[in-house]
Amino acid sequence: IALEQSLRKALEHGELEMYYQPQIDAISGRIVGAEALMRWNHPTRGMVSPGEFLPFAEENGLMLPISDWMIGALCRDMLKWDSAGNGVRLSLNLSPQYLDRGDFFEKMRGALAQHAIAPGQIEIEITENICIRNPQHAIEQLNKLGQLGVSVAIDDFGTGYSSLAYLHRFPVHTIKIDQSFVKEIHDEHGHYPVVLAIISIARGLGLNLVAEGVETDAQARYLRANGCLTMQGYLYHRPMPLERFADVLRVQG
Ligand code: G
Ligand code: G
Ligand code: MN
Ligand code: NA
Repeated sequence: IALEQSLRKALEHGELEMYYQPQIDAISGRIVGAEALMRWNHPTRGMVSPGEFLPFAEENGLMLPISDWMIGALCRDMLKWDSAGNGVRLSLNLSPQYLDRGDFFEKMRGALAQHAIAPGQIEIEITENICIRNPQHAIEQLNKLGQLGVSVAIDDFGTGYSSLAYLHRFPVHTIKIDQSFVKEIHDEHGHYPVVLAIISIARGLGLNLVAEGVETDAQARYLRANGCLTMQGYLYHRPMPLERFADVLRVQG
């Protein structure tokens, strides 16, 4: 209850912030996108990870106002780095609760229009589990987003409960290899069949592929050698505040 009070206050007092983690093209070494990750800059506890406060927000009706805030914050941030002349695509995590909401699509479209953000610059990340709750509604919402030009990524791919069927039912553009699979790669000359299977699914279906949690050269080399060319992880960059991210983009030119 105390945490709920302070999370409400955090929202009102501007203690929530967006961090950005670059995604790198393995061939050119250039930043081609970024994942937006929320942080709570807590007055006494320091930076609190969303893993600690979002489950709580879900249970206490705070997910919707937090998500509304996030979408507005992202649009404003994008205008700042766009002026650096970059067309990097931003991916954002959306909770199933937010997607279930009746006016979700209108909210997204409204925010993009208000800030003149091209929908093609946005990718939303959803987990496979989204199918469990209200698949029909989710499919409708995602199809409308797709028609608008927003792309959809399946986050934590391979760890969820649903089958491959949703890849046909949703307008999916990207799959993200979950970091648990990337972590198993210890030897660049080794054999990691789950990773290979995911790469092969992406290739077969013509989907973009992003590897998450890439921490070592061996992981990067193995992924690249097997055809996964977009990398996200501490090997390249940690999630960083907007100003740093804008600097990194400016340096890249
Ligand atoms: O950055 P970190 O590893 O602490 O993020 C933990 C989890 O929180 C990740 O699984 C990520 O998908 C989720 N997350 C981060 N930012 C957001 C956000 O803005 N909205 C939602 N719904 N989830 C987020
Ligand atoms: O669930 P989701 O994939 O959205 O969460 C991404 C999370 O992974 C973020 O919290 C981010 O901080 C974290 N992350 C990103 N890169 C790395 C990495 O290289 N190693 C580890 N351990 N975590 C990472
Ligand atoms: Mn994610
Ligand atoms: Na993930």
